[in-house]
Amino acid sequence: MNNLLVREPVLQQAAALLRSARSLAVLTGAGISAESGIPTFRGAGGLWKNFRPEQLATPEAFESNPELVWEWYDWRRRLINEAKPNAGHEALVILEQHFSALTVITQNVDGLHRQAGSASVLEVHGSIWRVRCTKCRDEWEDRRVPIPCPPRCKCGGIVRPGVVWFGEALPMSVWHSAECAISQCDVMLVVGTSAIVYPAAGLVPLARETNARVIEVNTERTAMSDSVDLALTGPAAEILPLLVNRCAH
Ligand code: BV8
Ligand code: ZN
Repeated sequence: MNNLLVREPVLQQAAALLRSARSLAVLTGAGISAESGIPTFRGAGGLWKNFRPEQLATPEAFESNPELVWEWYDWRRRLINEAKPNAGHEALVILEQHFSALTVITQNVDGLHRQAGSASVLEVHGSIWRVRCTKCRDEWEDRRVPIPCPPRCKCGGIVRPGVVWFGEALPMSVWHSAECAISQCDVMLVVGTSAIVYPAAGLVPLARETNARVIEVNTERTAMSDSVDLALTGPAAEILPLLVNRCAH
């Protein structure tokens, strides 16, 4: 018997929902990368512990202190560079075999879903490995660890992280694909997100409006827990493999 808070019957119910679905959409947040050693944003020991989001993840913060913002991103890039996908990421790759359509919509910028082998990943908040020049708008992948703080473009402009900050629009085409995946799915898995940040968190009510069943996997209850069909409490790296094993038979 697994030592999770989740009782076997709830796992079986969730697996039955998954087995009955043709199309699955998965929304993930920082919690799915926690067991890869990447701190979450708002939990104990979270990334934001020493700063408030408004201090660092905004265009205004970057404008006023690009060095500080880059020091924070450089620190995260070093962590992510050492991180490996965990059993939770890998379970989603295996789950792909059971569905004609499985889209992973992630708020994470760490790239671990792609690294694990997920075929269809929508990074709605961008990627920590992409950068964009604030002057000529050129953008490219820059995997230097450490990276100069701030890096400069060949045109002399200051380069920023290729992520979506608070107050910035999400990449239109990626966001549109995420909304399409949600409106077409029969089941939505919500894994490791506090469901506080919008518009990403709005994908859960959107799934319900389009009659999808929603399963949440989280170590705690969240703002969405009362509105999902099944809430599985425990770490994603333990629960997702258990779910996948019960999907196979
Ligand atoms: C925008 C990228 C408008 C950078 C991030 C309503 C509608 C639209 C916008 C808003 C709205 N209300 C408020 C807003 C404004 C704002 C917002 O949502 N604010 C919040 C704080 C209220 N939203 C925006 O500004 C968005 N932009 O709306 O623009 C616009 C439109 C047109 C034109 C111009 C402008 C942009 C939001 C994106 C911000 N960027 N990140 C970076 O990463 O550095 S947000 C940041 O939070 C990360 O992306 C992160 O993924 C995201 C969400 O956090 P979580 O992933 O959920 O992480 P968290 O730590 O909170 O939770 C972890 C969870 O895991 C917990 O529940 C924990 O219990 C669980 N857990 C822990 N361990 C485990 C686990 N679960 C399972 N297993 C474990 N082992
Ligand atoms: Zn440039």
